[in-house]
Amino acid sequence: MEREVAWYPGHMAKAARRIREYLRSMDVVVEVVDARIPRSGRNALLDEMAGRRARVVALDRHDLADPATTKRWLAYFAQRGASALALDARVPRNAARIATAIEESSKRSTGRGMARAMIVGVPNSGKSTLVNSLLRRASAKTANRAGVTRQTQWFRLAPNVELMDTPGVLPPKISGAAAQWKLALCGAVPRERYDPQEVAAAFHQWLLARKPASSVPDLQAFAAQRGFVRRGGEIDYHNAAQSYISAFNDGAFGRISLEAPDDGEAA
Ligand SMILES: Nc1nc2c(ncn2[C@@H]2O[C@H](COP(=O)(O)OP(=O)(O)O)[C@@H](O)[C@H]2O)c(=O)[nH]1
Ligand SMILES: [Mg+2]
Repeated sequence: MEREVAWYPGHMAKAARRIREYLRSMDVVVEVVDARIPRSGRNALLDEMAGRRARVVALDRHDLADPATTKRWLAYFAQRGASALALDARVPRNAARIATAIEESSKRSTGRGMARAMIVGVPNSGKSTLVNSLLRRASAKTANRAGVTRQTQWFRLAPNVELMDTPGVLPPKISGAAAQWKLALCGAVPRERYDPQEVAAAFHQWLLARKPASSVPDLQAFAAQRGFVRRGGEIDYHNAAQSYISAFNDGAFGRISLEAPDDGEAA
């Protein structure tokens, strides 16, 4: 995990170019950020690309993150002028809060009632889940619009709010070993690009350094508990590690935030 790995070779520039183009027709940018990694799970390019557009930060996976840390992140983003909220993106009723945030932040920034919004985030941050939750309550589908791409559809979320159905994927900016294992653990890195055993080990080491009394098992204990044993008694660490990562993402180890606004860890 020491090396810098180009997880998205060549894609970064292309993704950024497309998003930049879409953003021209947007009033509001809704950024979906995994509440467990609000530093690593973003790409600072978006701040520059969004320019002065109104920003809504949706800290999703609130159900998996430490609530007190999420509260501090909400204050952090609010301080930077975004309208921030924490949610479980799978719950459709939460989408109403996003629709309201889009409408209000657009009104504040443009003075106009009409808002067009787009969802952006790193891979696996929960963009599609949020779009689906939002569209479930969309009342009317608007016509295809020329300008961006022919496939683009707009949905009306509220009388004055339109959402583009296709979210923008912006690769995370991976700037260090800690960001690598955190992104991998949270699912933002394709499976074939990391070693699950290294990720599980890095996480547990990190956790013990902060909470020596933590009852979260290390990989070995987990493998034994869950019966990851091959014929002959040898432990199947590879499959155990994958299951370990799934357990983390199912909340089996409790609500754990991997980053705090002032933890001083490099992303
Ligand atoms: N626990 C939890 N899971 C979520 C949440 N939002 C999304 N997911 C799950 O995360 C996975 C990736 O979400 P998806 O919307 O496909 O991410 P995308 O790549 O950004 O479009 C899916 O299995 C979702 O069910 C959330 O708020 N809480
Ligand atoms: Mg998606």
